[in-house]
Amino acid sequence: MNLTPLQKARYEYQPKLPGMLRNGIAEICVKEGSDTQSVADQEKIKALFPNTYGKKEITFEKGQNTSEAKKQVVGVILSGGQAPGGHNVVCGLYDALKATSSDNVLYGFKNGPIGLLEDDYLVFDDEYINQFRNTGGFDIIGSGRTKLETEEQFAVAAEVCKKHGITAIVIIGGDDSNTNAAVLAEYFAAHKTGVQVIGCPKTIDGDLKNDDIECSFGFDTATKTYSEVIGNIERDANSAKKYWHFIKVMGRSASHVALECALETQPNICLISEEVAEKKMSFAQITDYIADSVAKRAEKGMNFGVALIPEGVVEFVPEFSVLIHEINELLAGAKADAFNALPGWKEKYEFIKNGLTKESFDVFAILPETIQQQLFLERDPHGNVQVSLIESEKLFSAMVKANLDERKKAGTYKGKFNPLHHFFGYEGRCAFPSNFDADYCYSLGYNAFMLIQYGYTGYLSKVSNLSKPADEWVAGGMPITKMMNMERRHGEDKPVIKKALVELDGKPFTYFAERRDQWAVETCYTFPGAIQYFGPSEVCDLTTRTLALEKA
Ligand code: FBP
Repeated sequence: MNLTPLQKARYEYQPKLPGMLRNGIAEICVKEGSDTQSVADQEKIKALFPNTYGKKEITFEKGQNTSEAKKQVVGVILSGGQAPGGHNVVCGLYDALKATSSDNVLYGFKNGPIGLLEDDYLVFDDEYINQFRNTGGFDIIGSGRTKLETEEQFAVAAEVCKKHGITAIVIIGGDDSNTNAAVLAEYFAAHKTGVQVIGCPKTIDGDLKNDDIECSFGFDTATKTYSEVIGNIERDANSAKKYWHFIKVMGRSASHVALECALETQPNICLISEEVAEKKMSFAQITDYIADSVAKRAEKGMNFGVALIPEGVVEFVPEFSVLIHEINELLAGAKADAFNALPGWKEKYEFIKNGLTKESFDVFAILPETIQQQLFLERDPHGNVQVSLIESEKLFSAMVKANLDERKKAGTYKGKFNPLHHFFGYEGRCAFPSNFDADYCYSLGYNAFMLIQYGYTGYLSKVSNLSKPADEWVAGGMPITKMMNMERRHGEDKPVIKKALVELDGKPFTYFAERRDQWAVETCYTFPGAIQYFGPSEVCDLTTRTLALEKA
């Protein structure tokens, strides 16, 4: 492999562990806290998890290691979208496992949960794992989105574990994957397989967090990567003074990524999906809001600006979600074949017009043709429109342009509007992890092994006090069932980890909301620059504005 100087230098980086894990394996003891209960629906969750519900929260401390000496054979799985730092979770897990006993073995199941079901794996050794220390990506074993959720799959997983003598499985994933980790842990416990299951909180979206889990890993690096480029675009906009940049950022249905990037870069506009939903904002209202900023800035001679659009925002616009629902119905089952058999867009357009209600067709008709067609192109495995594939940055800029044309006709706007479009998502998911993510992830993996060693199952590896320096971080574990409630999924009530959306009364949103009117009209851009890996701690180890504000 050809190594860049940075890659070589990052191999040498020694991730920081929480203080209580720094004295060597022999000096890590466990302190049990109180019994837990789920965040809601306690009786239902308890009934569904009779073997793993209500366990105690735990923290690790410096002290005599009292765990049972036993050979550990652990399997690790990366699940879902990439997030910077995943490799370090595996490295931390491996290092703790080998430091405990050189006889311990770490299996990596390839390409996500499917690797466990298909018994497709590699066995880690020093030479292999050392190539991945402090690097981005999930290519160490690959990732995938197969869900582990049926009894049949669990039975196969139990067989595979038995075959290799596996004592524990570590699942590195988001809210859905960790929900499945809890269900798998319960299955293994109920069937007395002796296999433990530990989860680790991953997702750049930042929507796996709660009172216990302060943030998911990857959010820090991904938002810093996007913020660097957004800041660069702001500076370009402020230099050339001729473009409005519409930038969509990843984050699925939550707007944590957009909000964090806005706090880092102070753009003119940042939409927050949760606010759109709460205020039931229509397309017309959102468009007017953006066009007002464009017009006010134009009055001051500033025909440029930057608008951040969270990936999932269109889903939250009431009339758009009705339209999506009707399109899903319109193309359900065999009707999709009839639609696809139509010769051209003209015929398809007629079919759509006849199939939608007048209200939804009116919404559809005002969309740019490319967006109209996107709504009928890609379907997810359930046959639904994939809202994340809609180019909402183009949709909003087209609607703002139409709005400004009207204002021009009415003589209320005389500026120029030249939009450019960007989508930042995949660029941030495999970046070299920031020092924060490198340290946090290594700690999560190391800690996950300590949970295994002390016999816990159905727990999420928990490292907290994250806004403080790493030596003050607190390592421990949290029963996954504590984070669960019942939700309706695919027509059934299911136990799931509650997804964390942006809280409109939370400190990060409040800080933003208090300043955004000024940002909309003036030029208040800030330029975070590239992630720094080497240098003073106040430059290299700072975490997100979101976490800093939440913990202030
Ligand atoms: P996870 O929730 O699995 O961490 O993935 C997050 C994410 O990056 C979203 O922000 C984005 O919508 C999605 O994955 C893209 O998925 P894919 O990689 O399948 O295109």
